[in-house]
Amino acid sequence: MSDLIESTAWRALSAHRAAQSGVTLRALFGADPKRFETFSLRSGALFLDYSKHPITRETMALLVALARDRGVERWRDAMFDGERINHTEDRPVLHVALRNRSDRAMPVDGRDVMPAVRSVLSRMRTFSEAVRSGVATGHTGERITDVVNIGIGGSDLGPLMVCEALRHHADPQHLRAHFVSNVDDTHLVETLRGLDAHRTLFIVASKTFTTQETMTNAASARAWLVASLRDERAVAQHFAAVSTNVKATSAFGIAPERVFEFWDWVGGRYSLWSAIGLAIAIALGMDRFEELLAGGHAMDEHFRTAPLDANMPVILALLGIWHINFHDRGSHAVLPYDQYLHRLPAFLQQLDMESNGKRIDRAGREVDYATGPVLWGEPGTNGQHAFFQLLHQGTHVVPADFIVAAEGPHRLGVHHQLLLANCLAQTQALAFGKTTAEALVELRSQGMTDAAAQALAPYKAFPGDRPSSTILLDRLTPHSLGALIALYEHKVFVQGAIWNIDSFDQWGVELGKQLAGRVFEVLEGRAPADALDASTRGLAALIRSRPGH
Ligand code: G6Q
Repeated sequence: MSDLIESTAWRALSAHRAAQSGVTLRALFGADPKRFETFSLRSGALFLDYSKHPITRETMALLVALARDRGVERWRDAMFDGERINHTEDRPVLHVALRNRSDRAMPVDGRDVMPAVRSVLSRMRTFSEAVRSGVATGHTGERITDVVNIGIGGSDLGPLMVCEALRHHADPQHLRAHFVSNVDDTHLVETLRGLDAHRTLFIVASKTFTTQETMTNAASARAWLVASLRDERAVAQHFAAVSTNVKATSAFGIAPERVFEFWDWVGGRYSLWSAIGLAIAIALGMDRFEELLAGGHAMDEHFRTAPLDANMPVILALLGIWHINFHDRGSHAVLPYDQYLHRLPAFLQQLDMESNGKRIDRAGREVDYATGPVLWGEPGTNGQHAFFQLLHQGTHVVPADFIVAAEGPHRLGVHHQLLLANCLAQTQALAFGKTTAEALVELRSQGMTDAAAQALAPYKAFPGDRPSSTILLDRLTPHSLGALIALYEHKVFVQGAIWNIDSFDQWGVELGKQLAGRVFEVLEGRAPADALDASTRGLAALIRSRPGH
């Protein structure tokens, strides 16, 4: 058995879990009128209510003891100190330096990285302002109106999610931002369809500058531009790049002053704070981007200094551990009641599942406990008319995060009040449900015969005890969004520390990439199909028999 399972803290939690079985949220709320005050906290513009989880003060004390026992504080300090905590890639993990708004030095191998970080930020400001003001024009002197970010995974999801989330904060004018990620040519073709090459700026965002999808899309975008403007030299004014691979960017033909650097201590899924955020700076303005950084930094300071039992990311992480490891709940829903946050679940899906979807611990052993959950979600209220049925009455219990802003951005009638009412009502329905007896009373009061009411009541009953957290933002602003993203980053970090896994590598994406190379050769007719398995060979043969192959 692993150290984790054998630890005193883990055993105490297992015993506590057994003793707690049968305890309901109705009973917990009934017994403690101060439950909301006890199980909630504020950090800046974010308020977390976690009272609708099956926890008591003892549960939280035991979970915090587990975090302490697993060295969460030590790991946290090691990250901020630039230690090489991404051990399988032998790298520090220092995205917190990218949003460090203090004058604290952030060392990597004894050298402060802050001067380099600030220098790139200042170059991003100069460039984004030149594009936004119309000083940096296209090749034919026309103003840039559209920016197309070409990247995938960590080089796409973050800036895309932020641009969508903050559309209403564009300052002073909004350049249209587009994101092309999929190697499926539909993505590029459909994006370019409405664009004017004279007014379009491409950002090739790739840490490695070797990613197949991005390089394929970038080459096709380049060809489209040159064909439209009939001049190879146009590339210099219509392309910028963000990469750690400066050599490859110049080989592509991107002018050195349009190449924005970042570093190998920034993981892809943690890179929106780096120059990977250039599309954000251009679309929304550098001031907005810096406010986002400031929000992330505020959460970093909270995470770094707050005691574990009053530390928002630690609490979210521990609630996850409680559900995943002690209640066998392997799925987690993120439900933003905010249309602007419609890409947040997709972003968090990568953050969480690529970071903690691991089964080998830091000592190279297979773990004997569950790790990261299957994370998914969609905005409310839409989800209510779709998958919430399962959340309320299905056989799986899915802990959920509800995210909503107290104040909406627009003041259109009662829309925002209705949104808030729905959000709160859902958490209430999930937690407290409706008993069969209550359903019966309701049905009878509607004039139904006793027999009919008895028959229908089980369908109308809700079991309740479906846990959720509510994250209430004052408003959705660049600052509060920055804090929200950093909250989730640190939550994932804490869970990884407790599970003793490296949350910063992603070897699980490699095999598919390797195999795709081989299958591609077969589809192109350059390699025999014999080496493929029977299923893949059969599919490849079918595809190759189609006209045009
Ligand atoms: C993120 C992953 C991955 C990566 C993409 C794009 O943490 O590493 O999603 O961001 O594969 O990689 P490049 O930026 O190198 O093109």
